[in-house]
Amino acid sequence: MPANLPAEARGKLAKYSEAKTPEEKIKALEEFLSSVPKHKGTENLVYWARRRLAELREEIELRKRKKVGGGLQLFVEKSGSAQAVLLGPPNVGKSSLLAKLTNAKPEISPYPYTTKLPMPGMLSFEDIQFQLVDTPPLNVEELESSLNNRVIGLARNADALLIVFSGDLPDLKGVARRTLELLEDRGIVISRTMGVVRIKKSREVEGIRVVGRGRLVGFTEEDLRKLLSEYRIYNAIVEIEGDVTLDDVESSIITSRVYKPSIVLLNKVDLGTRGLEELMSLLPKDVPVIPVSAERGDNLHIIGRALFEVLDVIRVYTKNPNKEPDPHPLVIKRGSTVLDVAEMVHKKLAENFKYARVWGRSAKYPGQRVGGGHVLEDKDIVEIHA
Ligand SMILES: Nc1nc2c(ncn2[C@@H]2O[C@H](COP(=O)(O)OP(=O)(O)O)[C@@H](O)[C@H]2O)c(=O)[nH]1
Ligand SMILES: [Mg+2]
Repeated sequence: MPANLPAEARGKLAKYSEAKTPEEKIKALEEFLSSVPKHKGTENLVYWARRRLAELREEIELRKRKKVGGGLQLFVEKSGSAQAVLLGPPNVGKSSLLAKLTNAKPEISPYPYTTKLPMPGMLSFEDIQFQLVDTPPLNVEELESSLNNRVIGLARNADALLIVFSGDLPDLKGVARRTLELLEDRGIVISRTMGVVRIKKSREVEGIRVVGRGRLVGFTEEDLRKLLSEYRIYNAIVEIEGDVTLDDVESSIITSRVYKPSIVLLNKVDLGTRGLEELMSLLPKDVPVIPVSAERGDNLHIIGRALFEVLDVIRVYTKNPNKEPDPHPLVIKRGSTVLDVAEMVHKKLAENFKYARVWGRSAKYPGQRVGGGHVLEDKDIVEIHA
């Protein structure tokens, strides 16, 4: 997204990001569109604003319909350790994969656009379960379709994405490229290497604080402060991941990009593995590509593990003194500490924390006594003393 916006247009965008209701947002965007000069440099921004307007109008429309009763099911309530959405163009076998991987029984047919509503099912991985959600197809020919908006909504709400293509697509590379562009365009980032910026406005911080594991590319914190002040943001935590440019910061002020851990599945490899290499060359290095066949079963058994890995989580089993560990693990972000676990179990437990004993990979010896800052590993057993 371009910089070099006139102050007036920036002010309107600031108004948009401050707006609370869809109605207020629509008003701010309309004003923005009438104040922004239209040229090459603002093209993407104008495109984004028009689309956002359409989404907001649809949101209002849907809400009205819901009120009269005939509500469309838009979101699927999460269950299990994480929710992963199956998405992709028509007829690649998304519903077939859901049927093979889970207990769900979606409708499968050789005709495109058979799937009209999201459908969940549970996938077991060792001692945990992931919820998979089948979705209507993405239309990569008509990016603005309202069905696309719905699928994107589901994706933004999910914890991870399973992006499905199939070797029998006539123009696999083109379709894959447009799918990735569609996601990126709608603020969904599928790779950790792409810059992600989250700006949390907060009165509790003094000025602008930069946190996270990312890197500022081609600008300083002073430049950042200056840009944010032009959007009337003076107190905020700016969280960055990956390589971040000043343009990334500017687009995140208005479009809020999110990182979704993703796996690409190339389905129907029973018909041949054509396209696998092309697909891999198109994708960022940290996005795994798995050739699968819903029909023949190839590689279906490794999807659970792959999801577990891209989600970057670990399992921790809590136990009480002199008791067996809880058979149901807590699933938490990799890098979490004993105190994070205490907090998840109960706020009081964290407040009154004294020490813990740990068994497993992170312990030097079974039952090691550790403090709250001790970093846990997958399958550790933790006994918290408070
Ligand atoms: N040969 C082959 N056909 C498949 C495979 N998976 C799905 N199909 C077929 O592809 C068509 C579309 O499948 P469906 O699951 O409805 O695709 P969706 O539109 O992506 O949900 C159906 O005729 C399926 O039988 C596969 O692994 N191999
Ligand atoms: Mg389907």
